[in-house]
Amino acid sequence: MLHSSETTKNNILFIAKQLGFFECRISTVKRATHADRYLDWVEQGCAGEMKWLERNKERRVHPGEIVDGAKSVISLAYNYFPGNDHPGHGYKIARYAWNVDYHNIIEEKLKDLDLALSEMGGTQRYYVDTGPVLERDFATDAGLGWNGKSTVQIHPKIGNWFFLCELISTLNLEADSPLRDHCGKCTKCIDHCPTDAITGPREMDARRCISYLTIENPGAIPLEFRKAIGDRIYGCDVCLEVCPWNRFAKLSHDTKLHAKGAIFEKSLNDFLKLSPESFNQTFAQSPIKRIKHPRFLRNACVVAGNVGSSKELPQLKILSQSDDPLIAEHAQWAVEEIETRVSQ
Ligand code: B12
Ligand code: SF4
Ligand code: SF4
Repeated sequence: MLHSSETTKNNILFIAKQLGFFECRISTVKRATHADRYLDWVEQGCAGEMKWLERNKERRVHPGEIVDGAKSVISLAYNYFPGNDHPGHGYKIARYAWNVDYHNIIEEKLKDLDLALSEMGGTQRYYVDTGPVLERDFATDAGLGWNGKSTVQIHPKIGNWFFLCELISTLNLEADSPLRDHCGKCTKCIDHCPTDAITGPREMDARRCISYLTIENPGAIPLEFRKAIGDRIYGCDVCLEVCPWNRFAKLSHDTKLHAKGAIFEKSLNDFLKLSPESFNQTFAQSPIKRIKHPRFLRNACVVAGNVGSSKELPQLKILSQSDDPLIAEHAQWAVEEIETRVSQ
């Protein structure tokens, strides 16, 4: 039986809006529509070193495995768009990481929504990003947006600069209808991806994606991708930036997600000089802290090798003597790239 349907649903939508979510849509608990695509994707090794995507496969494809008696998935969108103009000098950071870690911001809001749903008689689990849920599949089913050819979920009113999260609830709520796919003949995201990571419409080889290479990948960045990384020190926004639906993007109301001055006042050379302590201090509340100092220096070396000048050479030469082989090798690579460039 549907839970005193319309009033309950309207109340949930109202609370979600009050909490600052841009969109809230509902789908029915079932095996994920594209579960087999995900299972094949993992089987083919597309997840690379993200071994956590290979665990809990049965839970990930079915929210009913997470909450006993679950009936509804409530998918939510949180707009993070911090503007088009990139701050900083000589490097780029993916927009989602320009300031405070969104996991912390959104979890607080989900906790409040969970409380409200509990008072309506529901039992919930909620997740943002890190839970065993195919978030985009359920958002697509709920008609929150559609999955673009980039695999990124697009909302017709704000484009693709938003996070997804969801509550899996025992409340039996009326499901919303899916939207039509509005990518049409466009292939901009596929054409512009610097590393050809989007191997076909809605197909991605994470091992080639700059977001994976600079964030999730724990080891050396393969030589074949270093040049294509260009000036991207953390994550990549190319397939989002080129999407025509972003002409509708609206600045996020949440200033905790707008660019943080204390990060962007730093130059590439400043980043290369960060000690472990100053790294932790600079990125204290940022998602960048998660990759830790050595991986960040690794990335900074690649960017310096691509766009740096003789100004970065002294610090790179110091780093090339590092006890950490990951840093030493990337710094040495950068030294050689810059020296070849300046001698030409
Ligand atoms: C692993 C992961 C990555 C990996 C792999 C990306 C990928 N495309 O799979 C890497 C590290 C590369 C990555 C990069 C980024 N990520 Co990420 N990532 C995830 C994570 C944790 C799991 C995704 C996953 O399960 N991948 C496996 C594949 C098979 O699943 P999928 O891409 O979701 O595909 C399913 C859907 O597309 C579904 N589907 C839905 N609708 C339709 C329609 C059709 C027709 C078809 C065929 C399929 C289909 O079928 C697939 C199988 O179920 C999710 C959070 C989560 N728990 O879902 C965030 C998430 C997808 N990432 C997010 C973001 C913001 C990013 C970046 C933009 C960050 C950046 N700027 O650097 C980039 C974008 C790169 C890109 N083009 O996808 C957001 C996306 C929000 C949105 N609006 O879509 C998420 C949802 C996190 C969040 N909670 O907000 N990410
Ligand atoms: S985030 Fe960058 S590298 Fe990854 S798929 Fe998009 S454009 Fe390609
Ligand atoms: S760039 Fe074009 S093909 Fe890619 S997601 Fe946007 S509309 Fe779809």
